Amino acid sequence: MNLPMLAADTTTPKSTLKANIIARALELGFDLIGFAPILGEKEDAVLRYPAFLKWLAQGYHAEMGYLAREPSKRGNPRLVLPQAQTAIVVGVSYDTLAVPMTILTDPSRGRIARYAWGADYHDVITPRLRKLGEFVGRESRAYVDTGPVLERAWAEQAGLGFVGKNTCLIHRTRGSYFFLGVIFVGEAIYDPLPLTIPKSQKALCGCGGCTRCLTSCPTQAFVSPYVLNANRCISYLTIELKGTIPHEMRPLMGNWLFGCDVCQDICPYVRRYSTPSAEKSFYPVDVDRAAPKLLDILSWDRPTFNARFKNTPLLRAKRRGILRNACVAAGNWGHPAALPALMQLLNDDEVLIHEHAQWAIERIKSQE
Ligand code: B12
Repeated sequence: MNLPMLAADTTTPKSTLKANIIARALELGFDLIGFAPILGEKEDAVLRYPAFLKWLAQGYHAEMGYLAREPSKRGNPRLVLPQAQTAIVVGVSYDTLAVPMTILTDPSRGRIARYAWGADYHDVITPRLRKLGEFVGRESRAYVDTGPVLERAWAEQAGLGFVGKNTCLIHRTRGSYFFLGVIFVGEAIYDPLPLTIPKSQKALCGCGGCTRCLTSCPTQAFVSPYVLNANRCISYLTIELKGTIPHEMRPLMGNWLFGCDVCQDICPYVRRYSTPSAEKSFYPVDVDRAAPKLLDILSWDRPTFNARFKNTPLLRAKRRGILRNACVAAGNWGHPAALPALMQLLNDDEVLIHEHAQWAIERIKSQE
């Protein structure tokens, strides 16, 4: 059984309620749980809020305009739920360990990030999170990526782990292959904690002198430790960016088709503490689900694409996004075997796909 992450003092008056919530969370399939007080009346309830504002001001959120909308809500949950007193933060592992690296890095395949190998995590986690919220009793708000919440910052405050230099929430003995979810509740279910960041912020972080994630990023997306410029992140370029992928980024993207795992795969915490997830719906049905063959993808029409990726996060990028990415991966593969399928795509009804297919054709021909 997975043990909940809990730094709780079980002698406090809140301990029975807390213990019941933890037991229910385990029943619901959560691997980690923690509780953080919501104390500030202004935008200081989230300690990392100033870092978020700075990040926005630098434009590192790229075209994800929703992040800049009403930023104060991300700093103060009471603007969302006025009676909020506690943030309950949960984690669910997607560490599925299932597919050999030789397959994932085969340039004739398009590589999908691990978090998207199975079912869409929103569909899996949201109903469980709501059930946990109902269990706590009073009115609650539950979020998995779905609202104005700095989930990693709350996870850090709730003691689930530390924010690493790759900006991911890293649990000290389980790594970072976790989804996070946050429930704001009107109950005070925490032990009084000092609400300040230590003078040396590094004290919170377990990265020490390690910089592997920063130096391994194929697109050099980290401006500095803890700061990711989404404009350069392969995850952003393959999932969130709706239009044309900047030309200078394409050769750097290798065979990534959807998302990227490099800054986590390289992390010593992930390598050392990898533990298979108990959540079977996150496992890929076969290796082609984690790294489909590029020649297959390039020939998928809309119904085939929709059937293949039903109920998965890939639907978010739609066929046009996935084929755009597959063209870039095919260009990077550089093999003439991709030429017939790419030529065919020059007649596709999506202009976005033409342009990327053309780029790939030129890149392959220039290498011939
Ligand atoms: C927008 C977004 C993205 C963007 C931007 C990512 C980013 N780093 O900002 C893109 C599309 C690039 C992205 C990619 C990924 N994402 Co994403 N994403 C989000 C989302 C919706 C918002 C994140 C956000 O607010 N970013 C703004 C930045 C400033 O905030 P932050 O990432 O929390 O960064 C903190 C640190 O930088 C820290 N900090 C700043 N300065 C300092 C200094 C020190 C000393 C320290 C210790 C910390 C520190 O404070 C910041 C504020 O909290 C969240 C869900 C949510 N609502 O929170 C999911 C979320 C962060 N993503 C998630 C995942 C799984 C991914 C990917 C792994 C998917 C993939 N394989 O492709 C990658 C990872 C890339 C990476 N290294 O971040 C998970 C992360 C789980 C975890 N264990 O950390 C989340 C929480 C979704 C979820 N519900 O599970 N994502």
